[in-house]
Amino acid sequence: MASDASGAAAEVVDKQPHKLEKKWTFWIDNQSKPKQGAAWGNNLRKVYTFETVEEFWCLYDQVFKPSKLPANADFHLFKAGVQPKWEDPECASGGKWTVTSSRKPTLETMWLETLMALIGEQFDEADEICGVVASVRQRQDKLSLWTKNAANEAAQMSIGRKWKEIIDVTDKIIYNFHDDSKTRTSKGRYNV
Ligand code: MGP
Repeated sequence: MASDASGAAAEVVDKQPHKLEKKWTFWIDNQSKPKQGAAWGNNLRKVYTFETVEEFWCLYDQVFKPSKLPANADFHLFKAGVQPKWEDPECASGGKWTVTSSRKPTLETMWLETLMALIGEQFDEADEICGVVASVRQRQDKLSLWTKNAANEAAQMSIGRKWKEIIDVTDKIIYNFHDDSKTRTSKGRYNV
């Protein structure tokens, strides 16, 4: 009897959802049919905030695969409470590491590896990270990892190196400050 009871208890514990260290939000920005004159961000939508492994897999399987996106659309995974915009206070002094890919399956794999690394807290400087954006484009897809304090070179270099390991990239990747993107100064500030 006793062992039955403890077995049942163990089963109940097993069925508890696996909580993540923090909450995350998926966003979508579909500019595949842009309205003339519409401001940037007009189509940016917060989709769902989650905090368990089970919710993550359900959302990923059902919706958040870049192969499901038309050209000129973006998926974002950002920390809950942080908007994927330069204007958000967490992003305002930040920047992004960018990886490009001319092959759709590569974007798909790199996106999933990055999502798992973020929700699994694999970066030493996890506090420095705002989120990641997958951009499906006609010519070349893109993945960008947004971080908080662009001026903190040591933190950005450590994040860049770790990210390359995670997504298995050996080519150089470039870090841009959002402030430079605003003025369309496209020069990269760091590379790794
Ligand atoms: P982008 O998407 O960062 O450049 O910005 P990209 O990815 O090289 O261009 P794309 O055509 O492949 O998408 C493109 C433009 O969108 C910028 O020059 C801004 O006009 C606008 N924009 C992009 N972001 C991320 C923001 C933002 O966070 N805030 C505002 N206000 N505009 C933005």
